Amino acid sequence: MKTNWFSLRMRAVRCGRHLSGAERIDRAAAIPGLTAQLTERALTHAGGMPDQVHCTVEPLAAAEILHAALPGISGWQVADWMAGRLLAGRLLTEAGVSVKAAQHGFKWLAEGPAPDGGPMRGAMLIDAESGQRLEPDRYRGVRVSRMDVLPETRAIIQRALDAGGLGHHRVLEALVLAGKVLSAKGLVAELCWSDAADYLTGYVAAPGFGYQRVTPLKEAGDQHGGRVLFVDARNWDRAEFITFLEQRPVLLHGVPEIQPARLWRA
Ligand code: WAQ
Ligand code: MG
Repeated sequence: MKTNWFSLRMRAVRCGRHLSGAERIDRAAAIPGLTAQLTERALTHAGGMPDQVHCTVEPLAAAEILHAALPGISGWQVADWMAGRLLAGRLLTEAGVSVKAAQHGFKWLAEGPAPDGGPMRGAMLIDAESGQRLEPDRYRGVRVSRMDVLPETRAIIQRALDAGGLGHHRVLEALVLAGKVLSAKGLVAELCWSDAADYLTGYVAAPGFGYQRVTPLKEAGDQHGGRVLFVDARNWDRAEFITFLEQRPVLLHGVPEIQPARLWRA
């Protein structure tokens, strides 16, 4: 039987600014219910009533969907955000990022990565060797999109995360994004922390060691955050890399292994 897959993407805008967004990949029968669910989420967002909610539904050809495994989760508790950045820097170099490139990543994330010091909608691309910025649009960055967990595994994955104390919706969303990013050709490592002032956990993800959470990776009250994708720019096709991250539908499967968080001292 031919399965009809769809990409559903919701984004809500308030006063001309991005308020919330979410996306799913699922079969036809699930799309109306999910559209209602994501619309509800936009209408009840803590940031206020949106001026507009956009839901986009697009059919996908089953053959274009890439299947990849969700990365395993491990975590580190550190004394403060400075120790967190030191540890994240070590993880990045372990993954193959040069010290210089890692430092550039931290600096741009801490200062606000867009040219005006504001947040970006998407991710920076940084050459893992030279530390140069490589994304074509430094305001927008690269938006990773069209990814989800295999729908029939969502509930069991969420239960596993809940049991591990990782039930916050940001964890699964970031894990899914990292899962897609790690399957991109030329990706060396990802570094991320939120721009939300009260969400202090960030992560480093790499193909060799999965998704490693670091708490804290920023200071409480700090509104700067973002994502860096470190790439091996030798024999790398930038357009292909960006098209993959923005366009290619990816379904992540498997229930991730969750290692309990360990203490790390500098
Ligand atoms: N593609 C590329 N970059 C994105 C995307 C996307 N789809 N969504 C967000 N970003 C960038 C953008 O610059 C945001 O400002 C920044 O990432 C942070 O986004 O294990 O919540 O949604 O506890 O605030 C990580 C830790 C949480 C989760 C990350 O990011 C955990 C988070 P946020
Ligand atoms: Mg945010």
